Amino acid sequence: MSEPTITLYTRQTPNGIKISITLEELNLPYKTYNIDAPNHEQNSPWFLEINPNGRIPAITDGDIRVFESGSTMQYLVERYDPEYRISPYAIQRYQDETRRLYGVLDKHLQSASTPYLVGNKCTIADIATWPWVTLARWSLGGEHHPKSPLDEFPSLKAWEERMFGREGVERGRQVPEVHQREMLRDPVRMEAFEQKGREFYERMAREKVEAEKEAEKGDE
Ligand SMILES: N[C@@H](CCC(=O)N[C@@H](CS)C(=O)NCC(=O)O)C(=O)O
Repeated sequence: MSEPTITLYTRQTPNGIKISITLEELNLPYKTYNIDAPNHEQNSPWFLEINPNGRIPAITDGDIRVFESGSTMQYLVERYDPEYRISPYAIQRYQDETRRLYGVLDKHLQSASTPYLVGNKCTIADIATWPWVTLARWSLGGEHHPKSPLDEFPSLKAWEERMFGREGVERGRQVPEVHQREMLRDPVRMEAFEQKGREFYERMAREKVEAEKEAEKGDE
C-alpha cells in the first residue's frame, strides 16, 4: 500500500467529522485545512477545483480529488482498509446482490407458474440453483430468525421445499458429508460456522497485507 498524502478540507460539522473520524480509525496521516465558510471560501476558485459543488468535506490524496462525505468514506476504505476493519462494504454488497437474484428467481417462478425453473420437470437448471438458494440463511446474513429468510420470496421458498422433497436431492445433498441445510436452522451451530468463516477471511486478509508489504520491500 502506498503512503497516503491526504489533505482534508473541512469544518466542524457532522459531515466534516465523518471523514476525520474515518481517517483516525484507519490510522492514516493527513493534513487539515479549515475552510473559512463564513467568508465563503468553499466557493473560491481554488476550492471549486477540488469540489465543484462548493461544499465540505472534500479530500485530496496526491492527484486524486474526492468529495461527498459518503463517497469519500467509501474511497478511503476501498483504498486503505484491505482488512475490512471498518468496512462493511464487501459483505453488504454480496448480500444485496444475493437478495436481488433471489428476487429475480421468485418473480420468474411466479410469472411462469411452473413448479420448476424451466417447465414442469426438475432440470439441471434447478439442480445448479438449489444448493445456493437452500443456503439463504447464510448468504443473506442477518439474524438467525426462526422464520425462513425466504419468506419474502414465496414462490422461491415453495420451489426450494419442492426440490428438498425429492429423493435424488436428499441423497445427493449429503455427499461427501452431512449437508448444511439443517445446520443453518440451528443458531448455535450457525454461530460456530460463521466464526470459522470469519477467522478464515481474516487470515486471508492478513496474508494479503503481508504479501503486499513483502512486495513493497522488494521494490525498494
Ligand atoms: N451531501 C454532502 C453535504 C455537504 C454539505 O452540505 N456540507 C456543508 C457543511 S456540513 C457545507 O459545506 N456548507 C457550506 C455551504 O452551504 O456553502 C456531503 O455529504 O458531503
